[in-house]
Amino acid sequence: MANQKQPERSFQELYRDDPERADALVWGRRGALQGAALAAMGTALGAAIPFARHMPGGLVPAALAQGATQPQLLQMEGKAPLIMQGERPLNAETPEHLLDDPITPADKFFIRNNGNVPDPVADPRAWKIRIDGEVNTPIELSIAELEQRFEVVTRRLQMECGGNGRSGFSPQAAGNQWGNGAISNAEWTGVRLRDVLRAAGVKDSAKFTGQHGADTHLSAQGPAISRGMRIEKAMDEDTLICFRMNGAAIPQMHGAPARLIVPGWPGSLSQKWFTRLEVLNAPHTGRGMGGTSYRIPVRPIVPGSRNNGADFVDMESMPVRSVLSSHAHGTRLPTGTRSLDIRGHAWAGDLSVRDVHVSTDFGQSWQAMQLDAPPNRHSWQRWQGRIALPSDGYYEIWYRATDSNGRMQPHVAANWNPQGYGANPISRVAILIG
Ligand SMILES: Nc1nc2c(c(=O)[nH]1)N[C@H]1C(S)=C(S)[C@@H](COP(=O)(O)O)O[C@H]1N2
Ligand SMILES: [Mo]
Repeated sequence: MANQKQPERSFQELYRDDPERADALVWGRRGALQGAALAAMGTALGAAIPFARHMPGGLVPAALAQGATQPQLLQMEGKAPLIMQGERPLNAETPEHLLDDPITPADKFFIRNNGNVPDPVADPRAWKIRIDGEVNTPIELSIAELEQRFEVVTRRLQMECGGNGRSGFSPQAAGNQWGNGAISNAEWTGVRLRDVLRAAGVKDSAKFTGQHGADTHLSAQGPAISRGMRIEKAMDEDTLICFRMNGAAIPQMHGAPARLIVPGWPGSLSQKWFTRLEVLNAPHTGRGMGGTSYRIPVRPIVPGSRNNGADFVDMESMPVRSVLSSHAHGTRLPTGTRSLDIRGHAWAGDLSVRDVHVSTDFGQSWQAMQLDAPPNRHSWQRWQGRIALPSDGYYEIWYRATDSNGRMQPHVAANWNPQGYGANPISRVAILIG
C-alpha cells in the first residue's frame, strides 16, 4: 500500500488528481483486490464491497471516479437545478435522476445554445417560416397558416445532443463534457415537414436540406448554427415543425415560437427559432457542417490524434443509450435493504430498444429488465425491474441497452473523434447500503 513515510492524499483526492497512481496503489500489478488493498478501498468508499471478488482489475469505483467534484448547478426561474456546462452560451444537462418522467417537462429539459437566445416576439402566430431552394414554388407561411393548412400531429419524440455522453471519451474530446443528460423526450405538437415540402413541390434535384434560425453567433457575426440533413430524413413522418411542447407554447429557451424536431438524429438538426428551410442538391455548408463537426470516422482513428475529418461521415441516427432515473448516483439506503426497484429509460435513434440488462456484480452476471414498447416511433422506452442486494455495502448498478439490430452499449466509449460524438458506454450508478 501507500509508502508509510510519505502521507498519501485520501483515495478520493488521489483518484481525482492522479487516477493512474491511485490505481497502481490499490491494484498493484496482479489486478486482484485483496488483503490490505481491499480494506483500504472499502474505507475509501465507506463500506465493504460485497462483490469485490468480481471487480475487474484496475477498475476505478464509480463513487470515486465520478463523484469527486460537485458540479455547478443552474439557478434559473422555471428550471430545475440542471448541471451547468457553460454560461456563454448557456448549456446545461439534466442529471439522470431528473429524467424519470415519461414526458420530459420544460423545467427538466436540457439546454444547448450555440449563440445568443433571441428575445420573444410580440405575435407568435404571425411568425413566418420559408421553404425555398429545389422546390417548384417557394412558400412562406405563418404558424397560423401552417396550422390551418396541414394536419396537426402530437408525438413523443426524443431529442438528444449529438455530443451526449462525450465525457466518456479518453482522451478528452473537445466540447461540453456531457454525461448522459443531454436527452429529452417531450410531447411535441406541430405539422409534418414533409407535408409542407410536398405543398412546395420537391424537385427531383432535392437531396439535402439546410436549416436556419433567428439566433446570432456570440460574436454577433452570422448565424449561431445552421445544419442540414438528407432529404429522406426531412420526409420522415416524425420530422415536425413544432409550435407546442407538452401542450403549451414552446419556452423561449427551447426555440419559441417554432422549432424543428428531427428525432433520433443529432439535436443540432432540430433548429430552434426556426425561420427557413432550404432544399438543396448538395450537402449544406452552414455553420456546424463539414470537417469534424457532427461527423464521425468510418475507420477508427488513433484516439487523441489530429484529423481534419475529410474522411468522416455526417452523424445520423444516434447510438443506443440508457439512463437510470430512479436513484441518484451515490444514493445511500438504510441498513438491511435487500432489494431495490429501479427504473429508467432507453432509446436508440431511429431504431427501438430490444433489451435492457442490469448488473450489480461488476458485470459478472446480467439480469434482463422489463421493457415497455415505445408509445410511438422515436419515443424513448421505460425499463424497470427489481434487483437483489445480498448484504450491506457498496454496490454499482451497471445498466446496458441493446437496440433492435442487436447492438449494445459498449463497456468503453468507442470510435474516438476530435469533437466527441457517439460515446455511449455502459453507465454505472453507485449505491451504498448501510
Ligand atoms: N437556432 C438554434 N437551434 C439549435 C441550437 C442553437 O444553438 N440555435 N442548438 C442545437 C443543438 S446543438 C441542440 S442539442 C438542440 C438543443 O435544444 P434545447 O436547448 O431545446 O435542449 O438544439 C439545436 N437547435
Ligand atoms: Mo447539440
